[in-house]
Amino acid sequence: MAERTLILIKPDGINRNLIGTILARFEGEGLKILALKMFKFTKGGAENFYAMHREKPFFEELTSWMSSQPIVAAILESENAISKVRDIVGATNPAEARQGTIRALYGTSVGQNVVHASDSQEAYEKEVRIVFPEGIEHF
Ligand code: IDP
Ligand code: MG
Repeated sequence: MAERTLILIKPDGINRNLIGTILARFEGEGLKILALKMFKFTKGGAENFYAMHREKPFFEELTSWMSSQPIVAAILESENAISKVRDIVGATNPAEARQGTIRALYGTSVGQNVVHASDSQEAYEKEVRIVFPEGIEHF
């Protein structure tokens, strides 16, 4: 069954001119782009998005960085999109990410790992409400 997931191209991906490269990779791997937007998180929006990490030592740095400039969000669809996209993105630490994954190719550190991808159906549903508060009923 077709499934949806959400990705963000983080500030390091934007700054290094990787928007097109990253979207082309997902399209090339069979993901359909259903929605696309460039937007800037408020600090509170980034904190809500990453609320599961509120107690982590990197929370302040992460949410400040993610709300520091406009970023790109996309809703992607395919069979098993959530796990498929996580596979294409690679492990959180680019140094540990499988060869050929987006983070292995373009990531430079744990904090600068180029992309976010939903890790579960529950996470996707929460994230899409935060990033597309206008709703996606028209898709
Ligand atoms: P994920 O993005 O692979 O799902 P999570 O563990 O959910 O990884 O962490 C969310 C984001 O927080 C990561 O993508 C990374 O940018 C950042 N992060 C995670 N762990 C650390 C850390 O130890 N130091 C700095 N940033 C971190
Ligand atoms: Mg995560």
